[in-house]
Amino acid sequence: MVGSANLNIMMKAARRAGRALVKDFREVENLQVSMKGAGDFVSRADMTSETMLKEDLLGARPTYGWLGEETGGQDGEDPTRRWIVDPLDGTTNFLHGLPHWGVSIALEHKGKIVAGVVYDPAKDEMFFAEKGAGAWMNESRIRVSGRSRMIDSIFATGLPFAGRPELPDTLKELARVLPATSGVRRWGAAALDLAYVAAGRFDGYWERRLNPWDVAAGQLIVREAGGLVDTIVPDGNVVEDRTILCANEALFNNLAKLVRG
Ligand code: 2AM
Ligand code: CA
Repeated sequence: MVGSANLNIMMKAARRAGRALVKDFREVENLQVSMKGAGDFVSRADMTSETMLKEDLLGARPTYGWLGEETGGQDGEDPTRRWIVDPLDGTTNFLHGLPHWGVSIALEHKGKIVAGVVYDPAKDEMFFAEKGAGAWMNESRIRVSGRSRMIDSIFATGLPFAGRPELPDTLKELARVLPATSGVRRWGAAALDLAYVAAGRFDGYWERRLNPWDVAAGQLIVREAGGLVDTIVPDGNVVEDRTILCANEALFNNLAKLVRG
């Protein structure tokens, strides 16, 4: 697919940050034995990734605004356009030497996400979409899965960690979803969960307590792959709401019913 100039800027930036992260990831794998210092090392890798992305994205488009997990928000001269960036999604996986983490970059125009890139550097998988132009992984067009029976389907979610207050709600959801499906996966990188729904690897996904940079790019990729996306309480703004629910068209209502209770 021939993408727009902006999409090419986004993919190039994701690849450069990804290369730096892969080098750091190899280092973290070695640090596992010592443990001490691994957390600080990963925080630095995360920050370096955002610095590189900011250089590339704002370097190419200096008038755009910015929202990044590590450096926060910044208005641009052009109030209608903004980059929304997670420089390292799946930080905990990265820290533990688990090769499941990524870089997420979205472009917002007048409050709508118009382009999204989710890059998994460890597997060299680049998921991307532009509004109206379909969804892609590397050279191939991707589509949400064709499954229509809940019992054949697998769903991704996130489980509250470190004392987060959503645990009782999440356990109730799991008690409804698990018996009706082929299973639930918790892989710890929201942007990749969305990319995997777009690629038909997961049949759907839901989660609470997310941030705009976790979902901004991935939700567009799911929509462009033919999936339905909503907030857990219906009809909210998926990027702002902090909750998300998505699946292929055939499964969406069934999953929504189970999650919403
Ligand atoms: P992060 O790595 O960018 O912080 C949903 O599971 C999201 O929660 C992930 O995309 C991850 O984004 C974030 N998260 C933060 N801490 C986590 C943890 N200890 N375990 C799993 N996910 C975590
Ligand atoms: Ca992050």
